[in-house]
Amino acid sequence: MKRKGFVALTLALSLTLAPSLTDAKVVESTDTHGDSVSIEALPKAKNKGKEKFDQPAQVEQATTAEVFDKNKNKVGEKKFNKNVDKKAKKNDKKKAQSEEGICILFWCDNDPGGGDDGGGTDPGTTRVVTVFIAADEEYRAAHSDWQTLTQDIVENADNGFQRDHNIDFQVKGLGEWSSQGANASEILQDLDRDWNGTGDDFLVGFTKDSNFNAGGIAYVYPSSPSNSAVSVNLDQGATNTWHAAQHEFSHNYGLGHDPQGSGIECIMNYDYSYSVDYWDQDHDDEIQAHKAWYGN
Ligand SMILES: [Ca+2]
Ligand SMILES: [Ca+2]
Ligand SMILES: [Ca+2]
Ligand SMILES: [Zn+2]
Repeated sequence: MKRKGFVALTLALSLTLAPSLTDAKVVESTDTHGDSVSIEALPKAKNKGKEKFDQPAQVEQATTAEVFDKNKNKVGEKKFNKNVDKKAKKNDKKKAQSEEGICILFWCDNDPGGGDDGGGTDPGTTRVVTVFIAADEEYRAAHSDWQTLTQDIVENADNGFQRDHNIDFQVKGLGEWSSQGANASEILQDLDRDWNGTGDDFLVGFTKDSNFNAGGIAYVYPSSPSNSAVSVNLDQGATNTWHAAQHEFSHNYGLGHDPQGSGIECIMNYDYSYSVDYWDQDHDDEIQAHKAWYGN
């Protein structure tokens, strides 16, 4: 099936199957830099999920993020230490996966029956992408540890990208954002206006604004955007929020949705967005095809 037709079908189904989410409709728009984009909103999670992380996130490479106040003055730096031995991690995965199926080198197929589990793609060469985090006033008021918490969320969201696509997200900036808007779309556009232009590959917002009527929202780009790719995630606790962040980063890579009710297990299917951390084969292929949009 051609991707274009597939996406159109997906959107139509999303509309009919998710009538309760007023923001589920696709809004064709132009971002503040003139790129034509569509906006996709993810429903809120049905289950509460874990509020806090049990253990530190896997940080693939040590980074130092610059910290900015809401006037964009640099007020400090925050260091994040590497805590993953890549070799050990891959061995762990190999060990874990080998109990369920076949694993060759760094890619695995734990469903030898031919199912679409997203494990059959060669992750290819390493790509490092940079992330600027902006936390809004409501989020910061709720989380005095917002700098660590949001970085942990991004570092959990990138584990699937690292494992299946060899893409490492590294947090390079943290900013205080004052979110405005009557709904999730407007709040996304507000972040784009306020904080885009740092030169990072991704600009991700974290919000607890009561007007944000989605679990997450992102621009879906048809090609590499001229500025940072933008998304915003609602504070839904540690676990749900990192799932939403992985879903929204995937939209930034141009991915659409899988039809709800199709049984296709993919983080881009609303039925699985908060429970899996992998993509179906078509979406894996699409990420590989668009991998060069971001980073080095
Ligand atoms: Ca990580
Ligand atoms: Ca990372
Ligand atoms: Ca606000
Ligand atoms: Zn979505």
